[in-house]
Amino acid sequence: MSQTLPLTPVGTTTKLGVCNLCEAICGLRLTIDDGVVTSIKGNEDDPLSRGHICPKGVALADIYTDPDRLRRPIRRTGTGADATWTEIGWDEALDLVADGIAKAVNENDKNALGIYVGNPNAHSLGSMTHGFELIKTFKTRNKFSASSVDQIPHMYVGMLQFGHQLLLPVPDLDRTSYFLVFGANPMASNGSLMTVPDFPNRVRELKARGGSMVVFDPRRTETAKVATEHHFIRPASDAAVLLAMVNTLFAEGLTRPAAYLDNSDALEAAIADFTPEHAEQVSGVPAAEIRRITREFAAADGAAAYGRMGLSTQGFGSLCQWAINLLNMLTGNLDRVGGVLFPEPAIDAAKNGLLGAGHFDVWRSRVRKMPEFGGELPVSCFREEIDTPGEGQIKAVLTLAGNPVLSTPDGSRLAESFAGLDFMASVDIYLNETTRHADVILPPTTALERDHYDLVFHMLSVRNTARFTPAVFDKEKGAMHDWEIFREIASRANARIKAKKPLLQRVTERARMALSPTMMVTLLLAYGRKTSMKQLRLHPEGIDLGPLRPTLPARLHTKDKRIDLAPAPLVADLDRLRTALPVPADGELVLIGRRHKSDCNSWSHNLERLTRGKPRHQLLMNPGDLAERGINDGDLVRITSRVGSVEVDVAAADDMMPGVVSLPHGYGHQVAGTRMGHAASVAGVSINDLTDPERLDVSGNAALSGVPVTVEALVPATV
Ligand SMILES: Nc1nc2c(c(=O)[nH]1)N[C@H]1C(S)=C(S)[C@@H](COP(=O)(O)OP(=O)(O)OC[C@H]3O[C@@H](n4cnc5c(=O)[nH]c(N)nc54)[C@H](O)[C@@H]3O)O[C@H]1N2
Ligand SMILES: Nc1nc2c(c(=O)[nH]1)N[C@H]1C(S)=C(S)[C@@H](COP(=O)(O)OP(=O)(O)OC[C@H]3O[C@@H](n4cnc5c(=O)[nH]c(N)nc54)[C@H](O)[C@@H]3O)O[C@H]1N2
Ligand code: SF4
Ligand SMILES: [Mo]
Repeated sequence: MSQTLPLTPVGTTTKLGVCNLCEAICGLRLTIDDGVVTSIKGNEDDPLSRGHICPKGVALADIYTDPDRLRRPIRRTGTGADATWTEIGWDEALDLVADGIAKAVNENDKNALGIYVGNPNAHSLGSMTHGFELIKTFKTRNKFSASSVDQIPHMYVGMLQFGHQLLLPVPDLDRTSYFLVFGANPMASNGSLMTVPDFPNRVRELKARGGSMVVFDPRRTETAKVATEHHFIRPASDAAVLLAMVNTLFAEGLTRPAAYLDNSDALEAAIADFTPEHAEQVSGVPAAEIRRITREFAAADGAAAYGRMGLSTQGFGSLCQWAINLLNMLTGNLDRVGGVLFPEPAIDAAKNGLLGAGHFDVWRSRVRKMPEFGGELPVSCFREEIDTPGEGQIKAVLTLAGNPVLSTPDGSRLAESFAGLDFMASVDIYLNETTRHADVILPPTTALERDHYDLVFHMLSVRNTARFTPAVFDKEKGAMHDWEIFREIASRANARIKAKKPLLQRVTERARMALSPTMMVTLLLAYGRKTSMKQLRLHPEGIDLGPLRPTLPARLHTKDKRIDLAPAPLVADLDRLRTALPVPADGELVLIGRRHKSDCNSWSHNLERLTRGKPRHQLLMNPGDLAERGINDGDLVRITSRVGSVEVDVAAADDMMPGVVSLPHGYGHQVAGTRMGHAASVAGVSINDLTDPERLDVSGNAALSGVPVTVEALVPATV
């Protein structure tokens, strides 16, 4: 494998780096021989990650050297199978993008531009500082992101209860004695909305000090297997179980609410009918177990309830996050050592105003009238906004580091809509299922070539630390950083857009993008006064700012510095839970997703190191459910939902709850000519050809989990 470096350094050097592939933000130590990375290890001196690394971190340099990764802008001529791609210069590419955007806006209005923002933006400093400015400059209402197939319920409930969408309590994992986990698999995901590098060892330590980890999941996951207890739970029924736990706290006099909590009586009355017996019927979790676990949780010396993707991406995502907060709050575990606390990052985007408190339903989508959250519309509405004619229709699309064709509900049909656009551009490093519909792809530098300070995940970390990592490699000659691309698109498109903004606004916008991300971090650190760029440069391994500390009620962003236990929009949503949560019928199947420790959403499948080994694309199904349908392990099956049908091999799995089947997320590649198009271990189908854009939480987040499906054998059974 060869690397094109500006000037290949000779000899062996060691450099510190950072992994940006998941929320654990591990510190790395790279050995570089004659300009080639020959080893990547976890950095033992990093005060947060403590030497941890996973298979993906080891493969970080493979992204840098991947010959299929785009290094120059490419332009498409022809469509579909006849498409051909040609490398073009940056100047031409940026002009094409600016022309395409300006044409759509000038001929229609600002909402004619649709923007989709994908997950890797949260992992790039340049995206955080300049990407959001780029998006803001166009003022389109048609903004979508991966957040509405992910964590909007957490943010919505954070806004309603704590007054800010980014005030999200984090488990004090290193000191808790009872970790209650719903719908998360940190052994594979390395933690989410809980930055917790080295989760396996931290759990070992928890158990060694006599603590418990209790997991509720419809699959006996890698996390369930290291837990002290695992309970199967019917998908999408968690809100009933969690509210039954809250109900039990009231019924048994176990509540210990802090002085700044309001509306306890109203809450008690509102959830009175969510009993453990009701929960047992809909979830399959015995009422006696619900009561026992609640008592143990309330009695523990520091307990933390935590729920992640399995909770936020279901039909009752917001009710689930609310109930998780209630469990923590009513047992006195919010803001308690060993409970859940708010991290105090050196750059606090909630405090310094970098990100607003959030808003909901200030406007609605044009076609389905879905409420915005924080200025974004649910991505489940993306397609209809492209396809439905009329004022405000999307004519041009810009995607920034996203693959919505594989990552959002009914993705293949979204691809058809992309194909019909007047113009599309993608800032992305791969030609894939989404970007192949673009007219132009602009590829930025990747992790090893850019400076990094994590503006997002220090805010969600189990310990307060700060770290600035200078780029490991200089960028290649003729390459552009993402923030430079964003700045150029903004400037060139604004120059072409006829509706001119007031002068002051233009100057402010330009000034905001003038500084480099590193300069901005320097200023933000100075503003936060917890550390400085100078300190961080002296300590590239990171600086320890100590364990999480109680900060309430001062830290709240609510006007009266108090927390409403029963926010009206959540209480109102209880009726939907009463009526729309079915008692499961015999023979019914519902679909959930899964993540593998060597996958990174949809975009790591081009890397040989991460795709070797046993196939992992199969539908997992309980042996009893297979037998009932005369299906054998390994058969090809057809899975059908309201939205579509896919064909894939099935694997028998005792780890699946009866009545629940699982497909991995991020599979189903369709781009010929790259490894990801044909590697056997990662072939398979896209789960999002089955998920349904009509299934939504009250926050607008997609309900990806618990999709009703049927499964039938395509190869006749041989027994
Ligand atoms: N059914 C189902 N659907 C899901 C999920 C699920 O569990 N089940 N999970 C959801 C979740 S949590 C998420 S976060 C989303 C992810 O949804 P997306 O963000 O839409 O998808 P990714 O697969 O992360 O795609 C990232 C894209 O960014 C590109 N990329 C990678 N690094 C860089 C970079 O440094 N710069 C630029 N410009 N581009 C880069 C990749 O080539 C790829 O095209 O998927 C969601 N969809
Ligand atoms: N290896 C790896 N790590 C990753 C990623 C990756 O793609 N691969 N992606 C990153 C991203 S973008 C994110 S957001 C995080 C996600 O981090 P996690 O949320 O920890 O990861 P998931 O694997 O999505 O875990 C969701 C769990 O919920 C369960 N589940 C599904 N439906 C339900 C339900 O209705 N109720 C309950 N109780 N459980 C349910 C699933 O079986 C699964 O075990 O991971 C990040 N880390
Ligand atoms: S745990 Fe996450 S951050 Fe750490 S090495 Fe693995 S992918 Fe990278
Ligand atoms: Mo995510």
